[in-house]
Amino acid sequence: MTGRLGGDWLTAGADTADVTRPPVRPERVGIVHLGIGAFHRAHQAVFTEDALLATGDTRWGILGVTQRSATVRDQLRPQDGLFGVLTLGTDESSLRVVGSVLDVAFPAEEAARVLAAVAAPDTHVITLTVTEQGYARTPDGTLDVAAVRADLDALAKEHEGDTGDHPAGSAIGLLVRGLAARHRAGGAPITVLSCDNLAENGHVLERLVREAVTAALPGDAAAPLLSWLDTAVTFPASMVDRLVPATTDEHLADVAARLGVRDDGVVVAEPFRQWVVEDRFAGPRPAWERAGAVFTDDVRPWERAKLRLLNGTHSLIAYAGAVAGHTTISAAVADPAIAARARTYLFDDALPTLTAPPGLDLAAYGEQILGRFANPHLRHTTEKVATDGTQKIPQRWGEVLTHRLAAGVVPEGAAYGLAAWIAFVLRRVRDDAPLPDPRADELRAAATASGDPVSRLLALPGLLPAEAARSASLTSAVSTAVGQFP
Ligand code: CS2
Repeated sequence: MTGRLGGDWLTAGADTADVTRPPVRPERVGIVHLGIGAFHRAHQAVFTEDALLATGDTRWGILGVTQRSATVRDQLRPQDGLFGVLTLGTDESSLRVVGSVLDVAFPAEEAARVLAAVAAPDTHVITLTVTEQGYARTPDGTLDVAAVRADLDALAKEHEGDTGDHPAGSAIGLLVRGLAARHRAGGAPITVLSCDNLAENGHVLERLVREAVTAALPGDAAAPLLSWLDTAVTFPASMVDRLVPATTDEHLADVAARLGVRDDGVVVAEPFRQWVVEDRFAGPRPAWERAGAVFTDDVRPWERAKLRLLNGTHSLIAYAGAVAGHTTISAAVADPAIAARARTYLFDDALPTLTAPPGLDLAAYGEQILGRFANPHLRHTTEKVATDGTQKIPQRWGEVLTHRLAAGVVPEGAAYGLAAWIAFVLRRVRDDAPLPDPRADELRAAATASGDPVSRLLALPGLLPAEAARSASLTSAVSTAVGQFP
């Protein structure tokens, strides 16, 4: 295969039955997005392009920021920001080239460029998909100051007028430095929109930003920035949803055959996509509602339903599936033993803890979720969903446990999910295999100390709500279920 996707390819051809291409691209950057992984490209980048196609408003190009490595920058920059979204439904597939990303920056090497983009008058929205782990929180939920120290030190220097290009070490630190740069540049209002799977993601982010400012600058110096955050910056919450597995060599080859050129940035996704956004913007924004996003005053019922029903069930299937030797979520959910437990968790444990968002039938939503997981073409791996358990479990299962235990019920499905996670951890430790979790050292210690590893893992600080960690009936249900794993 010769040639690579890029501007030349775009102008040289037209849509075919197999591939659609963007008829128009944004003219300038209006959004800085932190965490340009596959999810963002298959989700917000598509909504943003659809809004452009519906309105003709070319102000909303995206500058993507990649955090941990330069890979996405090196994939997309030579392609003029273009990438394919390969949509794989149960019965159909399609390929679309998306043009809403104008460039990608890697702030370990070009932090100053990102700060300038956040400060620029044309930029009105900063969005984030940095994963649960990217929020740099301690187990008690406060900012992990040590994890963002380098950025806080850089912020203090920038505050004193230092214009050196200090590399960024963390997403939260970079965000705070960007906001401070905007404040210094005149302080035009801006919206910071979290698109991560955290309950009340907007409020959590706002609190962390304020903690970072206070930790970086001495009392008096922090005050003007904090009061600007109060008056000129909003942090709406949002719920995002699309299943986006990792791109494989097979996908790359399929897409190259369809495009006639190589596309190193292609992402794969299911047909479904959803975005519910709290309508609390400090300034202008893209007309994402014209692309199917829903704007509401209260995202919480949507967030809770998605975290507890979709993500909670996803985690259960991933751990149980990985332990049973299933590589993909679709294979795991086709296993009758796992499917039965997933249904117990979803319908008996999680669903009764929810108030339905307006117009949503929770039972139908639950069935739709199981149908989406069953899509055999996605090949979403159990390994991928099983990563970072200590960061995900509190968001997904914590409130379900609290509600059901308060109602006097031991949630058998959630207990099975916890048992599957513990079985997964114990096996990885026993086999000396990779344990993909930022708290892997603590997990290994809990798994190998003498005594009962189940209670020790359940008692890990910050994992479960206190009443669940203390519940003898829950611990006993989890221990019994752990014993039933092969
Ligand atoms: C998944 C999510 O990896 C995971 O933990 O549960 O990434 C899930 O695929 C998305 O939230 C779907 O919107």
